[in-house]
Amino acid sequence: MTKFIDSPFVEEVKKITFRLYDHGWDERNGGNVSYRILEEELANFSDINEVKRNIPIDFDGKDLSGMYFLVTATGRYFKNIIDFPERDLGLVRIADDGKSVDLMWGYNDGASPTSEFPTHLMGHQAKLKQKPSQRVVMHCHPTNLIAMTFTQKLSEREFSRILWKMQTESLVVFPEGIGIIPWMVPGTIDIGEATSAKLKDFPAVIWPQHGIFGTGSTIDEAYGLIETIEKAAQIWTIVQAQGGVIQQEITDQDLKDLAKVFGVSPRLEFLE
Ligand code: 2HA
Ligand code: ZN
Repeated sequence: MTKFIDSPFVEEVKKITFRLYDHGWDERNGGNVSYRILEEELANFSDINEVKRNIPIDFDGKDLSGMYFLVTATGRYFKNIIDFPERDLGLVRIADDGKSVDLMWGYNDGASPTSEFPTHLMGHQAKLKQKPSQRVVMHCHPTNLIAMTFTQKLSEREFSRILWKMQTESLVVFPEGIGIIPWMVPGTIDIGEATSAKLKDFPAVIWPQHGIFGTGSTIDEAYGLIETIEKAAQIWTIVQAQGGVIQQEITDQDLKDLAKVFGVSPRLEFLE
């Protein structure tokens, strides 16, 4: 029997949270990740079979009861998870009443799930309805993307078009475009509802002047999505720094040709 700390799930979250920190996208306690783990994947671990603590959550997650999530702790630093996974990560199971979680592993100095856990759960719920493979919600603070939310109109169409046109790869990675909510107070049910409503249509949602919420079936998919969006925002920033004069661009026809060859369906109302 293996200990959960040696599982590939803990390993993946340790690595990805450090990578997010290393990019400068998770200063201090910024950012949070939740990773749905299947019950059958937990069968061979010796130290996750009894409930260590029951932790109330500010959300009714009855539809998700019995599901397991590996979740970053509130207030902890992504910089440190790699060294203190058993302290700064927790494996929780949504309790039968949906209003609390059973802690099965981790949070060993008394921590609780991220303040954004209700938003993560609403996001998982919304995505699972259309994509049964959905497993990861990832929130972070990508620098160039946040900067763009100060200077650009918060129009999903305009924002998505800019990011699609900043590199050939963008449309292939997020053909649906990107959702945007208005600026809202984080850690609330309201922001969770607004974000999860957008996640029905988009794989990622921008929180203006704050960051991004990305989703995926795997850690790599959620991370790759955010990485690609932020790369496009970085290129846009550099183009502006070089004077912002576009001599040649990726045209709407180029985007359509790209979509055809790569077999993706771009959001047509975002194209001309
Ligand atoms: O977890 O990033 O949005 C800290 C945050 C809240
Ligand atoms: Zn944040």
